[in-house]
Amino acid sequence: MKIYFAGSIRGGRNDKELYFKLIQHLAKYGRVLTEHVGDVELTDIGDDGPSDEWIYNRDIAWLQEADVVIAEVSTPSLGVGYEIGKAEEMNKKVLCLYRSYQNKKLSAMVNGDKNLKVARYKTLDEAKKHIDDFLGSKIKHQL
Ligand code: 6K6
Repeated sequence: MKIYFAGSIRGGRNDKELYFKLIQHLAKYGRVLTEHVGDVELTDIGDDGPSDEWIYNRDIAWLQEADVVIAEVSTPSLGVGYEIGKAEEMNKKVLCLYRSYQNKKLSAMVNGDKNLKVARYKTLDEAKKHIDDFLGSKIKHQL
């Protein structure tokens, strides 16, 4: 299974360790195409490609290639929101993981979209359980 993990880069890197741990867990199910999102050395400057156009084209190609999209949406990010919209347009199954804090509410454009699966969590173990349920049911569906 090819997995596209989306998480904030220029939107802020506060959750980078969490992304790293979620990607480690996702790797048990298949190939995570976007492992760099969990690279704890990377900052919110977000500059590892020759240009933004190159990064955009590579990420859209990966999104097309992916069987499933897992987006961590706790740190608001324009790029993650854009990827979720694109993935939906491509008819991909999308799981949005959301850890609410400081009374911040998730965007209505994600929370209100019934084509997306939004899962709330407080601990890393809860997030992993949501992933297991989501990917487990997807695997069963394919059999
Ligand atoms: C790599 C590591 C840090 O910065 C980079 C180079 N920039 C990007 N490389 C790959 N994907 C990117 C980059 N910038 C944004 N993205 C994509 O958008 C990722 O797939 C993320 O899920 C999402 C983050 O968007 P922003 O708006 O928070 O940057």
